[in-house]
Amino acid sequence: MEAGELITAKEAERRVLILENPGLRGQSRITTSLYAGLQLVLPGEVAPAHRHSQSALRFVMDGGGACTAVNGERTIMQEGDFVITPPWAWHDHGNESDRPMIWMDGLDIPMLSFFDASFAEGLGEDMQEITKPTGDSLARYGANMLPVDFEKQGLASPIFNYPYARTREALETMRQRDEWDPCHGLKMRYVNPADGGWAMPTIAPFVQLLPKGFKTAGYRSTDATVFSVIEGTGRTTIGGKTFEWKPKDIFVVPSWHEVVHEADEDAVLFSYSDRVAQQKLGIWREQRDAD
Ligand code: GTQ
Repeated sequence: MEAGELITAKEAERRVLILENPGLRGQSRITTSLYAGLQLVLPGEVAPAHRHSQSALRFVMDGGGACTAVNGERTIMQEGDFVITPPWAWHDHGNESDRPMIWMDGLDIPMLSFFDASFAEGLGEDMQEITKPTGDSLARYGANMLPVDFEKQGLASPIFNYPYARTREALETMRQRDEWDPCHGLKMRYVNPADGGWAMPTIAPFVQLLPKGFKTAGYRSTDATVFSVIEGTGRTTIGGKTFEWKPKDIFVVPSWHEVVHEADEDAVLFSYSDRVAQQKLGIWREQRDAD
């Protein structure tokens, strides 16, 4: 490589801007337990196959048509899709579209470091072997059915892409009942259809709709939460400090800081936290100003 030449995604393994919390400088983390980054895959590039004990989520921010492969199946990603890489699953990313693709990576890297349980290995190939048709897992596990003799394997959801088109349609249908939770608007969690639990073993993913003009009642919880704005504009007041937001902005609410959201237009927010891990350990706590 020439001096000053850019390295490709393949040479770098992954091309990611780490979103470091300024309150946790030098620690490559966005909360005490979680990592966030923005990954760029240019047209024609491949981020080679590897696996690690850390769980990963991808939340697609910009572009469309890039792929990730997990456990022998490829999925094509579009804006707003929520995609899972379960722990120790081989995964590689590619972009055969003609546009750069940017997604947010959410991983439990600091949590696994805390437990001294971090493992990783490369496959030695750019791409894993594809053994299943695209869309297989969503058809098999994401259509309100399970194979009749299905046995759960591992703790992660067998669905690995939750397409935004379906999520958005569900929110739009539900909103017609006009039942808004004072603290959350209309808030859903992404689940594992095998047991109704969280979609991931260590990271809890959510999506919520806040209608135009809605202002939430104060809320705090022990799970510091990373938010990504999908649609709409508004502001969030965190511990008394207000942050304006618009689509593609990312902000983080630290543990046990009061949060108030206000939407100027219909807004949809994706978020993730370590709530699932805290609940398994019996330490999760919340406080609602509303009821
Ligand atoms: O795409 O597998 O942001 O392994 C950090 C570590 C992304 C990935 C990150 C990773 C990945």
